[in-house]
Amino acid sequence: MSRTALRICPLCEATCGLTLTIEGTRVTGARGDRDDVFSKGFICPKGASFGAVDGDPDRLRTPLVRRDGALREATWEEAFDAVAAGLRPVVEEHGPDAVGVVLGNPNVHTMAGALYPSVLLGALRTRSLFTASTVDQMPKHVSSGLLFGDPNAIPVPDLDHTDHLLLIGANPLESNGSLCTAPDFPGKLKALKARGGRLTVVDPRRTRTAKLADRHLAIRPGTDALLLAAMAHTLFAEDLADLGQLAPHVEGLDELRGALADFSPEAVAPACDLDAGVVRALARELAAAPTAAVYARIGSCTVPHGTLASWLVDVLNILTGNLDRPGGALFPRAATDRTPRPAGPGRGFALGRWHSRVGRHPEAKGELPLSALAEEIDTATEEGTPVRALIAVAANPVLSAPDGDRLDKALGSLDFMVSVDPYLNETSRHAHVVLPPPPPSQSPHHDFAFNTLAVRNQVRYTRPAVPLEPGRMAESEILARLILAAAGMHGADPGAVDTMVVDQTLGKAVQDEHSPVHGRDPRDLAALLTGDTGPERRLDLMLRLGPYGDGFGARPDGLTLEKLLAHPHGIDLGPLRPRLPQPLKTRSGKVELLPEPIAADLPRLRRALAERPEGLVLVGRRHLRSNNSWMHNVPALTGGSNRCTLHIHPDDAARIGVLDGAAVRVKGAGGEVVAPAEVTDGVRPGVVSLPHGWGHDRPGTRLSHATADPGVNVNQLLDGSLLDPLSGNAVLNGIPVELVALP
Ligand SMILES: Nc1nc2c(c(=O)[nH]1)N[C@H]1C(S)=C(S)[C@@H](COP(=O)(O)OP(=O)(O)OC[C@H]3O[C@@H](n4cnc5c(=O)[nH]c(N)nc54)[C@H](O)[C@@H]3O)O[C@H]1N2
Ligand SMILES: Nc1nc2c(c(=O)[nH]1)N[C@H]1C(S)=C(S)[C@@H](COP(=O)(O)OP(=O)(O)OC[C@H]3O[C@@H](n4cnc5c(=O)[nH]c(N)nc54)[C@H](O)[C@@H]3O)O[C@H]1N2
Ligand code: SF4
Ligand SMILES: [Mo]
Repeated sequence: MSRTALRICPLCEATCGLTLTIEGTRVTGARGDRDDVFSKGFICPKGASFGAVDGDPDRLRTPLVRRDGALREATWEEAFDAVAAGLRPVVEEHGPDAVGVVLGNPNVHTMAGALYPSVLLGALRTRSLFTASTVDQMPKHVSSGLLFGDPNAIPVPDLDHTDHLLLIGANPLESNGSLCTAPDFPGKLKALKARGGRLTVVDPRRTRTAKLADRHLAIRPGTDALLLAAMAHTLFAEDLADLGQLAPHVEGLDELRGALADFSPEAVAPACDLDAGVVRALARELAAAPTAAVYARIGSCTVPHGTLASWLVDVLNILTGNLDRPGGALFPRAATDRTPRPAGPGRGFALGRWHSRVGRHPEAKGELPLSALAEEIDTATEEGTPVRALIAVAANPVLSAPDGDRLDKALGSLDFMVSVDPYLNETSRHAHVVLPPPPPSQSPHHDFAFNTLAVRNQVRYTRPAVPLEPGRMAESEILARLILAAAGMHGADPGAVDTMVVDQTLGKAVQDEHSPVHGRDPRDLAALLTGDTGPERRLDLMLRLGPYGDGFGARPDGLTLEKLLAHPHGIDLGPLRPRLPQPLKTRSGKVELLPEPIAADLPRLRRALAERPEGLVLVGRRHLRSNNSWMHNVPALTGGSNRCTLHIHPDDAARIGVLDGAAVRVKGAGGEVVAPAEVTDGVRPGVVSLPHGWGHDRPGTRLSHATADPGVNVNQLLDGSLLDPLSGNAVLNGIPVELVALP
């Protein structure tokens, strides 16, 4: 007998609602949920393979504990005993910073990953925090922090209503979108064109997204900040800047005009390898469109001027009056956002409150660069201690961060390491304890992070589609027990972690004069929470205190978990609406157009005007049926065009003597790899491309399918020294490489 169950897809940022077919406890099918209020039935090949991803026989079923050098199956009790015994001595002997924490991408795709890591960090009080953000979107956080006073206030393009989209360094036809949660991104781009809108794509590769565009500009990698600066320059020079309704909320316009004076279209054109007339036309079109949005992603972030490019994206949205207006770029309002506060000056955003021990990299958002993790482990300094123990949750930095070989060695030298990971892979193979979370079908789901980035306000929650298999532990309980073990409270009731968070949150809320529960008794409020589990009660708490919440009775029609459970396909909360000045938390209470750290970084961009790399540079790419490093083990999602090949333009191939299908040695600052060439004019001359997340050929893993066609680790070409200085983000695109054709 088969049955169906609803489940929000956790496999990318689009958050589609799926209808799963389940036989016994096995997911045997997945289709798009047509009644989902947000995704309306959309599904991609990854979502359709949910059952295969979920049921991968290589997923670990029990914890592993290292004994006599080898990882062996163990009970949960033995595993947490080992965690407590491994972590506490390091904290006690060397202090909290000797324990590193690495948080990987899937933490934004699980409820546990949203609810527990901050508690873990609070308990440990370590400054040795490294996450996937610094190989991804940290530049956007930093620019938002500086412009708006809140690193998480990220404007999202109003895809459903805009008349004009300038899309930079993103390929949503493969990635399904990022920092812009939009199920059926491809359909939304087609709808934009169908309603007479215009799409421009800036990408060194002619991607599937670029093929859809009215105009594709194959820019020289790493130079988007120059292009965007010249567009802003043009808006000033031609008197096209018009802030409209935004004007009273913005300061620094004149200073910005002066700061961009040198970046004329003629000045940037040679570096960008674009025509100055085209640059000017882009600016004019942006200003002339009834509504428009500039949207940029990975290709604009993982580059030397990532923060400046991210800043200039919003500068252009502001100068054309498109920030915070329908059809432009707006701030979503999620159901679990904090209780809205009245507008006014805030505390602002500080960078570099501390620095990494070895490379002296400034922290950003409380994080140190993932690129610096290896040196923080393997390098001694006069002051401070190296990282000697590591907690990795949903992270595979051996493949996702620069110089995997060095990190691989460094991880092998740790006194203690614990991985919360469903796979024994390139990173978790170094752990002393591996704690495997259950597969997605056995886990509840709510998108805490992506709802704050969604193109439409909505809220959805799905309970586990399948009960926890005997011997499994929910990821929330795994993380709660990990927190207790790290905090020296090993063995205490894991439910105490949720109770503590609830009590602290309510304690603060009742003292906050803007909260709907101001002045009430927190114990009464706690007793009103519903939900079967700690995470459900915490979701109920956040919903009720949030902007649409019932305020524990203050607004009886408002949201609660109960109400959400009564709407299994979700609740639509309407299109994005203007919100300024409420989201601003800058000291001035305004959008600060030219923050000091940005102004101080502009001379570096000015120097880039004269830079012209002589040789080839490398960029990345994503494939629709893949996801970073962890989906190459699913046969249904591999093969065909999803291969680790080096894309190279026919002119470059002819010059170097590279034949289609032949092996090429690619050399970079951090090492070299050998990959088969794929000669294609889909990539511009002077640029080659390799995908990331491959290189599954290390011993001691349990990835039977992935190891059969391992590919190579593109990040081995990096030595970890190339960073965007303001954000600490790794430079992963536009890196210089040399090629040697192999016989
Ligand atoms: N060269 C290059 N490098 C890149 C990029 C690039 O474009 N080019 N992209 C970068 C980006 S954007 C990112 S986000 C990073 C990603 O970097 P990581 O987050 O380190 O990499 P992932 O491959 O996503 O690895 C996720 C890990 O989580 C595990 N996992 C999967 N599901 C779950 C779960 O439900 N719970 C837990 N606890 N674990 C789970 C997987 O087994 C895997 O070990 O890579 C970056 N690296
Ligand atoms: N199928 C699939 N989907 C995914 C993922 C995945 O691995 N596979 N990963 C998920 C994650 S973690 C993230 S962060 C998102 C990322 O989502 P996207 O940002 O859409 O990711 P990409 O598809 O890598 O697109 C980046 C594009 O930037 C281009 N590019 C490279 N360098 C430059 C440059 O200097 N300038 C410009 N203008 N363009 C440049 C590349 O050619 C590439 O086409 O995708 C998410 N979704
Ligand atoms: S687009 Fe993303 S969320 Fe939607 S089905 Fe595909 S992988 Fe899942
Ligand atoms: Mo990412």
